[in-house]
Amino acid sequence: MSKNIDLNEIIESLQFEGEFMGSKPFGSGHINDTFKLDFKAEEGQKSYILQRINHEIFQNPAQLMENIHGVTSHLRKKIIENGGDPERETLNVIPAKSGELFYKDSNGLYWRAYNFIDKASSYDIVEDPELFYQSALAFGNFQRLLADYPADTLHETIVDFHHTRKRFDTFVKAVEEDVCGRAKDVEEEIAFILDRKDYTSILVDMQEKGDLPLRVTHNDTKLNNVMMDNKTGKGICVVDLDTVMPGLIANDFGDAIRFGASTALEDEQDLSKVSMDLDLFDIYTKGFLEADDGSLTEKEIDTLTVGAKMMTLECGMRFLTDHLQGDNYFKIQRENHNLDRARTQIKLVADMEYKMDKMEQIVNKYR
Ligand code: ADP
Ligand code: GN1
Ligand code: MG
Repeated sequence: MSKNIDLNEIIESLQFEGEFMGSKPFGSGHINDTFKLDFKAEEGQKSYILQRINHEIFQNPAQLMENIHGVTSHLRKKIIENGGDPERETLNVIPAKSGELFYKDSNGLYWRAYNFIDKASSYDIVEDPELFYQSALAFGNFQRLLADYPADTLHETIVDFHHTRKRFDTFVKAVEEDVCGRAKDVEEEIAFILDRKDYTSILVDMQEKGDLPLRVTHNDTKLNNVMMDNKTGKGICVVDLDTVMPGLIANDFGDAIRFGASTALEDEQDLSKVSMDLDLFDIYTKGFLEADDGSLTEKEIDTLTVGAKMMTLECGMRFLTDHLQGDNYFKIQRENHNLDRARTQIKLVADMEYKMDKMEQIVNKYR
């Protein structure tokens, strides 16, 4: 951990059980700083996830944690009713000793902790199509368990998170301002996005007209946000609940496709390796529609393929915006990392455009 952080202060302030044994950085998320903590407790070793909440992005940590606590309590109740294991099938917030859902340390940093989902893994790429299918069931099931959650009690943790048209406007502004002088080197990528201006309005317009309902959605459904059981291969726990907010089904479906149906990592530099795999698209669509209990509307199902292209275009736009603005949002591990990410998304959008008819046929096969 960074030298300014007093880990002891944080550990002392949260309700962990047992004697602290050690910590290590964990996962490959782009937003929060995540650590696994190990403790020796009476019943044996016990682990927790500790996260520094990125409070530049989530500017109201109290509201963020209120959302997560509400949602996980709801899930916990349903999991118990269904005879599941509430310690492994949902995140559980480990509160601070003060009773608050997070701890603000003496440096002004915000920390939260969860039960550690043991004997499970998350994946940055689909290694076995069956895992991708299982992740579709897990996200579909998550969505179903939250279908009766009172949406009006949820705070909007990031305003207009998937308002793709507003994301486009922000992108245009970043190009115009060009604060790092990088625009001249990415003219082709910029033009690709500018050409798709009208597309960015499709889903938000439909929602505003009342053609698509807002539901409680996850909004960040990439494969590494679901823990897969090491033994059974089932998607046992959906994590990363920071963006659970009212949203569109098409976007939850689409973001999962964007990440998981790609033949390469999100930051692959060799673009010849990047394409949208129709077999993976097929298997995810199958799982996602199987998990639906009949409550999705015809229009929601009609827009699944649009969601796939929309989320990929939006994400490419967001990566390129961050590259142009100087990499302030997504964590980077190398120079031009966000540009590499933007390029994979652009390649995927182009490939989806080419394969759109086939994608639609697949959705129609399972609806
Ligand atoms: P970020 O917002 O930065 O993506 P996440 O909440 O997704 O942060 O956490 C990063 C990674 O840590 C996840 O992709 C997952 O692999 C792992 N992770 C998160 N929560 C848990 C948990 N409770 N148990 C085990 N692993 C977890
Ligand atoms: C971020 O937090 P993480 O790494 O799971 C981002 C998503 C992007 C994704 C791209 C809060 O997800 O919106 O789609 O990176 N999360 C936030 O990989 O912005
Ligand atoms: Mg994550």
